[in-house]
Amino acid sequence: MSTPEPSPPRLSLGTLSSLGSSLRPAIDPRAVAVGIVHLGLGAFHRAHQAIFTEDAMLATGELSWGICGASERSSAAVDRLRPQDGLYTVAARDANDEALRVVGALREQLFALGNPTELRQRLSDPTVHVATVTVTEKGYRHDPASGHLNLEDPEVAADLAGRPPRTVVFQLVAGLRARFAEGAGPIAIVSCDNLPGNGVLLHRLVSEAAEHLPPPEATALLDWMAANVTFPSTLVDRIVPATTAADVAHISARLGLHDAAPVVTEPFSQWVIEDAFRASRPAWDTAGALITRDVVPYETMKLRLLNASHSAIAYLGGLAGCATVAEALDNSDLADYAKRLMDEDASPTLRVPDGFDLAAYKASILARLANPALTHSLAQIAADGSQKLPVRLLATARDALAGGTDFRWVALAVAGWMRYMTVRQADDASPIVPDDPLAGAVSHAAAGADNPRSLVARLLGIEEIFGPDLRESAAFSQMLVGDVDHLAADGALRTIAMALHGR
Ligand code: CS2
Repeated sequence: MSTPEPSPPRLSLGTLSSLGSSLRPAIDPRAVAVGIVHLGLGAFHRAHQAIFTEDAMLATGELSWGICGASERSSAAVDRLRPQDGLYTVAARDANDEALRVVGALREQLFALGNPTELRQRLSDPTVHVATVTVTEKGYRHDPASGHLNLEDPEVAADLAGRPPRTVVFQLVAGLRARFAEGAGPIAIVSCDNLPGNGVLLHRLVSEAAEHLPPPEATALLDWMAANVTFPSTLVDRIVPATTAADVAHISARLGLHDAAPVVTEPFSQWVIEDAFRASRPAWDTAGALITRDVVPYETMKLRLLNASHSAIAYLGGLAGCATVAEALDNSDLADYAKRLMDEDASPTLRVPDGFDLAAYKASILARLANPALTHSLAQIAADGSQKLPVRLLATARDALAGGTDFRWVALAVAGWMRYMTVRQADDASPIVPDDPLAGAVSHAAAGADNPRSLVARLLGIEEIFGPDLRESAAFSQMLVGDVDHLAADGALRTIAMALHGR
């Protein structure tokens, strides 16, 4: 009988010393105190803000910026990270290299839904000066078209009724109330999600939630917030696909320690942060972040170029049967399509900061998307399109319609989304199963549409996504009808080829 291979010991503070010095955290995790609360303990945060924060601690020697990370949707990340003392590996990969580093900045982990009191206490701790947020677009529970808190959302309604908060906006309100009551001083709440003016949006939603408190308390809290709480907007950029079991096995083998929570990413990383802090903050600029007065142009460029291409490729590539971004971009028509979407439709709508090299930026985006070392699933990007479309694609369409510029490629992406969301209604053998908070509303709207024209009209009628205006544009609707028709009749690749080459 063969004896099973002994599994490698678990990554933890106790086993760190077995790693070579180039792999170990740049700072001594034991010496780090918590100064940041993070909401949304997903892979993206761990590959992005946690690294900037650790590097800033290293550059300045100020070890008071450790992170208390709260997971929001499930306790899975906490369950994996706690046994390893919050340590995890970041693997930055491209075609030539895979660089590993173990990160030590994440000093505490808690499951927000299971521990609302601990979360509130951490948010009202005088040693905490920053709360960062990555909860994805739908975590804001707002109406994407109007930008207001969605009071019809049952989770929002339940939080309003006064249970221990389960939505991020109300968790923040609870933390701010406690902070105000305890005189714990100013704090910055830093949204790091892919939403334009993310700080302005989060400020509005938190204020709207606070307004529902009994009147004297609401007024006092809002006055205190005006003097003590800022909501800087930020642009965040790093491609971080979901970690796979193969990644866990590969990285653990390279470390010689079992890491149940590694993160795989690309070498590139960017953070542009609005200079709006009343509280102290880590010197993120020493770690390569750009602190600037106006983040909006950077956010808009990234959303309308990188994220728009991502979503367009997710729907059109997904319909064509591709599984990953790199696989889709290996098809020269899909790659050309993404380039033309950026050049012809998105670029004319952008305000480009002085001295910024837009052509180089777009070229770098295409190269990053094609990174063959990443297994970035199109289904992951396609998820939650109802929340992503308005900021990535429809904003460009609106500006193009108003300014008389082109929207041919944007329309094809939106038609791709329409087909993607409804293909199973037309063909129950299709492997595409949409994952979207508005999937029910979309299928309901699509049911009974018996031709492309009525399908497009019904879907454009969903105001949470398309607002009241886009259905009024005959030119936009007509283009969508033609594209939806072609996609159904000829498939995505033929439709794209015909659009690109006229054959
Ligand atoms: C992607 C983003 O999943 C998605 O929708 O478009 O997560 C994208 O990878 C990041 O924004 C890159 O910074």
